[in-house]
Amino acid sequence: MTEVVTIGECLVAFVATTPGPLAEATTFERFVAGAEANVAVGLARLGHSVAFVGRVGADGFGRTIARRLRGEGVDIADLAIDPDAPTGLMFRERRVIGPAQVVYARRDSAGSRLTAAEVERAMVRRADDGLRWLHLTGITPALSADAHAAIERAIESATAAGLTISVDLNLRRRLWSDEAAAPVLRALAAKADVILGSPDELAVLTHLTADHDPEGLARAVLELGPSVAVVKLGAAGALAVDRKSPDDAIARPALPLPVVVDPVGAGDAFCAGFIAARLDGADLATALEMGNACGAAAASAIGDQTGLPDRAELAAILRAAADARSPDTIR
Ligand code: KDG
Repeated sequence: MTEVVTIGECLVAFVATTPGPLAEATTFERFVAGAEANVAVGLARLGHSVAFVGRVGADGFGRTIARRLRGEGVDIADLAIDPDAPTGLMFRERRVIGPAQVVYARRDSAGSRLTAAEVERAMVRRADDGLRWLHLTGITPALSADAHAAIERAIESATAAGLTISVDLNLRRRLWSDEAAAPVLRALAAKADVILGSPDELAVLTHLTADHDPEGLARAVLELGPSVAVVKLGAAGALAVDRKSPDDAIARPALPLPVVVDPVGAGDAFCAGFIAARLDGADLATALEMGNACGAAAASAIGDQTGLPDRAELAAILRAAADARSPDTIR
């Protein structure tokens, strides 16, 4: 059985071992990354059956990715090995303040050569096998025309099968400009059920500004077509608006984190927690809480996937957060 399919480019990431500017970084640690693969691993750790569909090169990095995802219990039957293109790589610095600089080596990578035909095969193969959810990001259409066509095909197939489609906007300005991204992301939003993004990303989608109030941004997203809009607010938590009751925004605070060890991947962890909760039948408020807890767990370890919690860890994190809020707790 496969409940969720995620599609995209899984990368090998080299992360500087010490904080500081990339220009001064001399040693790097190797991790597996890529937004959609991060979500797949997050869901697998939470006990959901999930497939990752994509391409890697016939090289050692591709093998690292396959071994890692398989080891996490992700179904990689539709992870193609491309003999003619390399696995995509990224290098990133670690920063205590400000966004971390990222350098990609992914142009013409195997991941960018994903085709509509292979995505359709992967979707059809799982359609009668308990498939309920398709998760995509705004990164894939920025990779190439083929990759864009592939996710369009996935959406057609998911719509025909009645799946829930979520899109995390994940605007990557090293891949395309806001002007190029906006119409593509708006077209995706029109076909999706759930849109997730930061205020900055939702602003590009809606043509509002990032300092617009989050509720207003979420309502503007709903006008594009989806039934739920989620605003990821980082240290301020998350907010959701449901088309069924657009006047009642639901907000949940972030879990207090004494130290943010590595925020990259926290947004993907949020998506994993949110989707897992919805698959469990939980309401939107609970889904935001689970998303926030997974995001906090991911931000407390180096690497996109390292801190993704399993069910027991998630329960412990939520319990600790509830205890911290309770005035009766003896510490
Ligand atoms: O969300 C984390 C991702 O940004 C990172 O793993 C790399 O997918 C990635 C990308 O395309 O930037």
